[in-house]
Amino acid sequence: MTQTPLSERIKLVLFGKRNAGKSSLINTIAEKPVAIVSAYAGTTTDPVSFPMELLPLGPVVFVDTAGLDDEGELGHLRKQKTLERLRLADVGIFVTPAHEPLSPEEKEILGTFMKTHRPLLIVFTFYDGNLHPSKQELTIHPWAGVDNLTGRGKEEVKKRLIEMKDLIPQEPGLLDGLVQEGDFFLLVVPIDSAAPKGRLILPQVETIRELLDRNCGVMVVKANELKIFYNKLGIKPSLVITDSQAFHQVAKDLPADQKLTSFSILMAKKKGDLLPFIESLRYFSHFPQNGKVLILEACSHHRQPDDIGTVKIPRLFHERVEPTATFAWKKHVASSEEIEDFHGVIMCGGCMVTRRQYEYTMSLIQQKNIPLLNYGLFLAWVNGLLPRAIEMFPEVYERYRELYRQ
Ligand SMILES: Nc1nc2c(ncn2[C@@H]2O[C@H](COP(=O)(O)OP(=O)(O)O)[C@@H](O)[C@H]2O)c(=O)[nH]1
Ligand code: SF4
Ligand SMILES: [Mg+2]
Repeated sequence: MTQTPLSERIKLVLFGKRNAGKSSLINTIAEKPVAIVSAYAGTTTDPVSFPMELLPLGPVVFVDTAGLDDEGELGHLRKQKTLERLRLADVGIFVTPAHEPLSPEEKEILGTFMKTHRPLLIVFTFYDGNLHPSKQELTIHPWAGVDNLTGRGKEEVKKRLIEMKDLIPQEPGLLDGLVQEGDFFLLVVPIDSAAPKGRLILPQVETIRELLDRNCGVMVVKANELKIFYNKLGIKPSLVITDSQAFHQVAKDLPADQKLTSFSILMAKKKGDLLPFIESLRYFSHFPQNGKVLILEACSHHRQPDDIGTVKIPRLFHERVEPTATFAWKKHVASSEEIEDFHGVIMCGGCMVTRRQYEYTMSLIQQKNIPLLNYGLFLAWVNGLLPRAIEMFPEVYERYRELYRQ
C-alpha cells in the first residue's frame, strides 16, 4: 500500500453554480483532464476526485461537484449529492466567475457553508485581474484568481490552501492517549481465508506505522501462535490489540490482567465517539421480538463464506441476543428517514471513511433515537469481554460501569 487512502486525505470540496469553472479548476490543478468540462450547464453528474500530495499540508483530495443551481428532477438529485459532499468537506472551495455578478443562489449556498465554520477559499475563475463590483466583498476571505484556459493562478490556489493548514483539524491517530515512547505492543491478526493475499489490512498497517512513528516496539502474531510467544516474552505488553473475530480465543489465551482491545474498537474511537455505543447496549440487551437490525458496511469488499457482516454477526445475534431478529444491509445512509423502521444499527469500523463521515452517519442514527453499535463492541459484548476491552478508555469504562454496575 503506497497511496494514502481517501479516508485519511483532507477533503477539499469545490462548489458553486453551473458553468462556474469547477471541473476546469480541477483539471487546472491536476494539470491533465480528470473532470469533464463543458460549455453545456449541468455536465458534472458523477463527481470526480483528484488526490494529490500538497506539502506541507499533506495528502489532500479535490472533490468536484455538480452546480448548486441545477434544475429538474435529476438536477435535484445532483444538488442533494453536492450538499452531502459539502457536509463532509474539510475545506470548501467556492468557485465563481470573476466577471459575473454574485447571484442570489450563490449567496445562499455561501451562507449555508459559512454556518459550518469550516475554512473557505474563494476562487475567481475567468480572472484577468478584474472583479465584478458585487464580488469585492468576497475578498475578505482567502481568495485566488485563476484563468483556467492558461492555468494562470493555480499556484496561488495551492498557496492559499497551504496557508490554511492550522485551521484544518487533523484526524486523531488510532492510538492517541494510549501509547508512550518505548511501549511494547502485541498485535494479533488472523491469516485465514478472509485475509487479503500477500498483505495486511488497513487498520493493522496503520497501527504498526503509528507505533513505529512513536518509537515503540511491536510484535505481530496469529491467534494460534499467541500463547506460545506470549509465554516467551520477557516484558508484559502495554496493550494487546486483536482482530475482533479472534477476541474470544485471544482473551482465553491471555492472563486476566493483560490489557486487551480490538482493532475495530480503536478504529471506532478514531472515527467517532464510543459513548453512544456503550449507552445503546442496554437497548440491545432488551431487543424486541422480530426487531429489525440494519448492518452498515461503509465499503464493498469481496464476501467470504464466513463474512462478518452478512454471516457472523447475524448468527451471533440470533444465538446470543434475539433469535427472531431480521437483518438488512446498507453501505450508506443519506437521511435519517431511510432508517426509521430499524430497531438497531450495527456499524462497521469505518476504516475507509473519514471521521466526519462516520460521525455524520452516527448523528443520523441518533436523531431517530435508534440504538447503535459497531462490529468491535458487538463482538466484545456477545463474547462477554466488556468492560475488559474498553478498560483503557477511562471515560467510556466509567460510563459502562455506571450503567451496568460491573
Ligand atoms: N475563458 C475561460 N473559460 C473558462 C474558465 N473556466 C471554465 N471555463 C469554461 O467555462 C465552461 C464551463 O466550465 P466547467 O469547468 O465545465 O464548469 P462547471 O460547471 O463549474 O464544472 C467551459 O466551456 C470551460 O471551458 C476560465 O477560467 N476562463
Ligand atoms: S466494511 Fe467498514 S471496516 Fe470493513 S473494510 Fe470497509 S470501511 Fe473498513
Ligand atoms: Mg462540472
